[in-house]
Amino acid sequence: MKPLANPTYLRALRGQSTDYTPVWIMRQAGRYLPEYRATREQAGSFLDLCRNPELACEVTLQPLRRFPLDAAILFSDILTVPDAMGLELSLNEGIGPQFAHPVRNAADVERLPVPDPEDELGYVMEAVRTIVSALDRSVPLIGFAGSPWTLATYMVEGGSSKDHRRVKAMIYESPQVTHRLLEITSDAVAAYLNAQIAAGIDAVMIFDTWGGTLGDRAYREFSLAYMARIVSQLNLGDENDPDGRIPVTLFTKGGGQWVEDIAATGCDGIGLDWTTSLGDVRTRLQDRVTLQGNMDPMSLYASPEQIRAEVKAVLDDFGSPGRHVFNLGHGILPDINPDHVAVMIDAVHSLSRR
Ligand code: 1CP
Repeated sequence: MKPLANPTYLRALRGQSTDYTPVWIMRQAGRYLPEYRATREQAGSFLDLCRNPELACEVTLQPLRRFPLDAAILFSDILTVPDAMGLELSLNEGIGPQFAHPVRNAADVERLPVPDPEDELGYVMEAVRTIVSALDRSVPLIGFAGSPWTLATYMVEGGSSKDHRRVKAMIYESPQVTHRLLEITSDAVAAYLNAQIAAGIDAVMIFDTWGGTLGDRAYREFSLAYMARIVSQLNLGDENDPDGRIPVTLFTKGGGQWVEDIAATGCDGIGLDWTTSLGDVRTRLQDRVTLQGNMDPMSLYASPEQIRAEVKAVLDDFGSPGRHVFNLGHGILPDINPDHVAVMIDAVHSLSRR
């Protein structure tokens, strides 16, 4: 395979030197871009867009045409996996994602299959292959999945939820049933990510958006343990492969207190939200892993001058050049002005240039 024209993101994740701090944005393909909204309309709906490899490729590339981003991320959603497990996903404007068949008890859990990703999720693999070919080794492609715990919150609640009451009741009332649900979901996620790797992604990201809502012991037992299990099941290759080992980044929103344990999973990168200091975590982990983050997504509402100052503050908090991938601390909001994104990316590149 030909080498990447811009390997900065992968080099940072592997702990190699870089000319500047690489940057990408969680949810970089999405509603804040008018061209995304137009393509979604053309597709019919969000789910039609996910299931159309050509249009999924188009929206993956849209932010890269506007901004000099250092990575692309597959356009899809974490909820395609439970959909393929038979829960039947729909997405309604204003309400958010919903499942027709939520998982509420032991019988529901025992019925769950581990889908064959090339079959039931073949449209995602086709999108990966289409994007890989369109990128033509310009920047790396990040593939992703939800953590088993985060997927379980949607699977048990039947959609988004403020307090995750049903799924949290389940961990205390029926821990064995919850573990079985998380085991099956982990196997589904591992198979799904391995299929994305076979289809050509360059890096893996696992989104644990709701791990931070768990108590300390519950986080380790119901979220982190299953992410660790997935990391150990991935076909990442090794350092001696001509293209290098595929790096894995774990992002637990609200997970700053667990970084030592997250690093112990063998991941290469840890995503942090804006409530944690990058400098503090760097001191705790001593550059054993790469840190991704962590500008407050809301700071993009500010003026260009304030955005530059905020970028500088994040870079300064991290400190001397090292294992850092710049990002927001969570996904970009739908009403952010794309010009402000351009200011942020330019500031990261120019202020961090060695
Ligand atoms: O109306 C629309 O166009 C749908 C909005 C939308 C988009 C653009 C959804 C529905 N999903 C996505 C794409 C998406 N989702 C990507 C694409 C790649 C990118 O550009 O980053 C990714 C990586 C995700 C991941 C995702 N989906 C997460 C984890 C990351 C995070 O932001 O916390 C979660 C929790 C979801 C669930 C989901 N899908 C969509 C919505 C609105 C939600 C969140 C619902 C909730 O708040 O509970």
